[in-house]
Amino acid sequence: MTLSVGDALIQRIAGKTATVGIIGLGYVGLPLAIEVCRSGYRAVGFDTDERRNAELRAHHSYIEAVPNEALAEFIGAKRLGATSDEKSLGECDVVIVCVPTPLDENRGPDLGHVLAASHAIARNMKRGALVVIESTVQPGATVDFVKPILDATGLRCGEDYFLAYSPERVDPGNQKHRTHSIPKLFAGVEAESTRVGLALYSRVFGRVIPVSSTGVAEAAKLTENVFRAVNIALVNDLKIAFDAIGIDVWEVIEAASTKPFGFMPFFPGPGLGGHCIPVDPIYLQWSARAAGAPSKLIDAASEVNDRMPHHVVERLGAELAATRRKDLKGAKILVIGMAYKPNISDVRESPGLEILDLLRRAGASPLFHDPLVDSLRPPWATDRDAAMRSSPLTAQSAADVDAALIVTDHDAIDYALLSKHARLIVDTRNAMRKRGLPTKNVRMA
Ligand code: SAJ
Repeated sequence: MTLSVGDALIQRIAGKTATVGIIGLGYVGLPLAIEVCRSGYRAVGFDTDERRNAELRAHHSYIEAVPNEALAEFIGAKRLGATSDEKSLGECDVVIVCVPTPLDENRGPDLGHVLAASHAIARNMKRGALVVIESTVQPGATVDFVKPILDATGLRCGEDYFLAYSPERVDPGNQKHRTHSIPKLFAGVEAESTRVGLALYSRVFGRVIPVSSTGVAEAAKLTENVFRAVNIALVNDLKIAFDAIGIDVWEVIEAASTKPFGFMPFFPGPGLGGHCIPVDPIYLQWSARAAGAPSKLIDAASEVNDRMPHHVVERLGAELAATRRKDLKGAKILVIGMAYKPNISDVRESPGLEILDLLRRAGASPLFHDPLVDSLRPPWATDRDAAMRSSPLTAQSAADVDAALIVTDHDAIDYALLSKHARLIVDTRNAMRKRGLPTKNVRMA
């Protein structure tokens, strides 16, 4: 009795003889490739950036969650490859797409990388392959945009190839939840794709949760991040209200957090950074608007969060005037922490970048100190400008500036030194009080 195409693939998956391709070797794809290898499969990593592939082949990891030793183990044993040659997709039984989904120039969904990966798969995939999209996309995108590209090969979905969606849930910098332990949503575009896909995902991830459609899985991922963006906007909004009332919002959140049910603390900050939380709500809003039912809260939250860098710079200006009789114009400001969140080195979409720009536009001379970010290209830089380097945090440098502005409170920063030598500290993260340091020269923003 000949096996169906699906059963034949499940047999290779169960026998660990299936080869798994991962397109996009970033903070999602590279940890996933390692997890696939750890599960006993041979993995082929695809990245258009040959520098990345060369780093990996040299067993040098550029992703904090992936140690060099893991690359040495699997690339050394030829169980993991790293290539930009799309022809190798033809040897893969499974192809998982983990490429970026940013915003386009009109601040709408940009599926360019997903579509390019889909076309590369269509040009090379073998009959009987399973394709899984993990990139964050708007509801309906897998069926509406990816499936037609793969159908154009003449292969039939659910019979000659299989297609599914499973949202990535990687949390950069999170030591507690790593790829294997995070529950994974999964949906095929039809029943056979679900059956075949679950056979692989249940062997790679600790807990896989099937949902009824790719649309539900796509929407669930966006909802998880809209939840964060709206709740962060709520506490940012309340910070401004409580400041005006004269109540400490940080203490209020700490007090409310004692409620053992029905409350989840979020904390005010200088704005929203990263490539998930600021972007995902816009993907969902784009679909909601196209369906004639735009969300009021998503727009309101974006407006509040987008305003925070301006609010922080205004508060800094007010505190400089009130405590040092100084204007922002001509002031030397040391911005502490440029990554978009504590204890990682990623500055993408960081509010710190906008704050540097706002300070410069106000006539201040901004510097930054970030122990995890050696240098960065400031927003105003032209191609000819050199990168801006992180300034050392010393007793002298802290005393030399007119104010220090805490934007991202990495654990590795010497707050005690800052407290002792800086004449004014404007703190957007409650970093000083959280560490029990004197707050005489500290103002909240
Ligand atoms: N932020 C606040 N206040 C908060 C929490 C965050 O101002 O209470 C700011 C952060 O400083 C940062 C931005 O919001 O600038 C986003 O922070 P985040 O903690 O949401 O971290 P991300 O962007 O790395 O989000 C990722 C997401 N993972 C995926 O999309 C797969 C998100 O779903 C995770 O829940 C989140 O990590 C996490 O929990 O850390």
